[in-house]
Amino acid sequence: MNYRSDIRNIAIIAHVDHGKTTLVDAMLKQSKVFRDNQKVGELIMDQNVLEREKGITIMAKNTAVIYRGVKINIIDTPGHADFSGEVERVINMADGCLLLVDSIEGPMPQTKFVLRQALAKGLKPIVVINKIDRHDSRIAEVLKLTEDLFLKLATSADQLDFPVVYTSATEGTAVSDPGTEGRNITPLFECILEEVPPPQIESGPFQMLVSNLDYDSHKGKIAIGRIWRGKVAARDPVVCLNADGSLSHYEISEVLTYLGLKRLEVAEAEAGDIVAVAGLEKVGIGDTIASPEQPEALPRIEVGEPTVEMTFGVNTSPFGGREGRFSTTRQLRARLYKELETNLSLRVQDTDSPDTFLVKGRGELHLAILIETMRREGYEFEVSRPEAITKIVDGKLVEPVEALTLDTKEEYVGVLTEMLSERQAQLTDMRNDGHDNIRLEFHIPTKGLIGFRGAFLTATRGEGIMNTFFLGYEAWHGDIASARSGVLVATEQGITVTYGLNNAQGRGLTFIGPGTLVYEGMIVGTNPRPQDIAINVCKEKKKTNMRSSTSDISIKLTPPVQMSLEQAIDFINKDELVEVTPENIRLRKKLLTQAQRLRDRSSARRGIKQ
Ligand SMILES: Nc1nc2c(ncn2[C@@H]2O[C@H](COP(=O)(O)OP(=O)(O)OP(=O)(O)O)[C@@H](O)[C@H]2O)c(=O)[nH]1
Ligand SMILES: [Mg+2]
Repeated sequence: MNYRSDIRNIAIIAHVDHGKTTLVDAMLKQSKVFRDNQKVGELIMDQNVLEREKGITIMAKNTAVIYRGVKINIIDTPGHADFSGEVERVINMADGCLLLVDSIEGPMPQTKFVLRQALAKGLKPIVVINKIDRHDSRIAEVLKLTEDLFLKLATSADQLDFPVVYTSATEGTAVSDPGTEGRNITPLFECILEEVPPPQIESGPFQMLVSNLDYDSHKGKIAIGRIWRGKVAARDPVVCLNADGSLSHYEISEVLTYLGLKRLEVAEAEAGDIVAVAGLEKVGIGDTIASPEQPEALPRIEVGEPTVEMTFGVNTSPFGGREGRFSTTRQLRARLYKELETNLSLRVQDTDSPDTFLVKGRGELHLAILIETMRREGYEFEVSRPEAITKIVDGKLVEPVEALTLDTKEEYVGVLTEMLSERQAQLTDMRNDGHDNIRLEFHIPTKGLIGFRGAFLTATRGEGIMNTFFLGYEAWHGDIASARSGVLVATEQGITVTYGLNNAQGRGLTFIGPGTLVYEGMIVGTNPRPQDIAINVCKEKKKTNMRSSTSDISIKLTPPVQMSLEQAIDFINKDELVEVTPENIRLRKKLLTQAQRLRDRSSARRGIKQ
């Protein structure tokens, strides 16, 4: 076996927000991959619009820097548990990983998940304790907790012997001794060169595993992955070994390698490197591209199962087709199935209804990002409430369960444990830092988490942080009664007026202001009672001989509660839908008229299925 001493391949893994992308910034900036006057800002790798808006990484991405003549291929990964599939997708490309741990938070559920993945794949870990510039950092304690985590997860003794680097990603500094002052990121680069094994290479005919896809208007589809064997050059004939076992023949049109944010065309690339190749029209993630001389498939990439499902349907509201560029069944279906090419942990299924598709993902956020992306592309559709995916195993009904971690203040413990026990959660751990900050850990069925995020943020006045982590399947814990109160439902189509909305505000909170187009069956607010209330928000004050408009002006409405897409999905019940268009997010009853809803309720009571 040979090695390539001129390359290192590393993945950066951690819990959400521990500073992975910021650390990549520091490495890129010090490597001078930008022009001196180039304004690159922060979180350089988070280029997707939603990544920038939300400040989180959604997709794993490649970059590379050159340090002392060695190319370090870097893979930045997302830390949010809903995007775990991305970590699983790319981790195969690396020989080592930087496991970042926030020096205040310490190891979190996702730290454990990603470390387990990395150790199982045999990656050499480097522990990076980050954010050491923070005055509240507790470096020694966090290191101890990290060591404990390794003790739990290591599969061999040598995995326990990991190097540690201490960094401030924002300041671009790294040190090997936390007592010393950092000057630059060099100690991290040195540690990578020293500790991460150079890629082993096999000589022989070309073979690469596709870990990502990209599109270019000129080059077409681009397959990204690591070369495991041999070399590749433009105009080489290759075969693609597809998921169904079939072979397709192509000619490589271009070979590119990474440097900074760019991909550079190269004459040829060799085993050990991470490359992008163009010229394969039909290639999928997980496929092997190989020389026709020895077309052998590498093991396909395995990603975890989805845990949450919801339906995506053609918009059936009275405003359907008005606001989106793409609104037909055919367009919706094509878009959803296309998503499967790159979104590996997503599943899409046709249903009995030709206008509705069942979409399964790793969590509510995973699905919400897809919905938001599609809405911005011009799609309009309706989605149902997310549900945990149950299965039958050995003749028994099982459901997904998760570990829930809440970081909050002591004063909220009572209300949170009460809310969660209704959702079938069990408290498994409670730790207090002595300063009124508390961490609670629960074991909870996934179904109990649906709709919880909003309730949690309201209960803690936005002061809490919540994290979830998929544990596995357990026997069905039984039904949970809906904890949500009733809603205010519009009784007719029209434009809302102050008078009508004021009446509605007498019964609860409203979601819309005056001058908004509504339809019968649209949800316009909430009320504190369990039942829904039908209300005419378009109702004008009765005209009398007196001038009525002045009395209308004197009405002061409370500003409406504006829900984000994620909040809307979290909020709705089983008999409701969210209507998503490029312009609006509306909530509605599935059955739009009150008569239909009453009939449905009475037949449900009689046990008749319609
Ligand atoms: N004080 C301080 N803040 C940091 C440091 N590193 C990162 N941050 C901040 O932590 C936040 C999260 O940083 P990111 O780099 O987006 O974290 P991430 O791990 O890439 O997050 P995801 O990709 O969403 O999992 C940002 O506000 C950063 O500015 C650090 O060394 N010190
Ligand atoms: Mg990131």
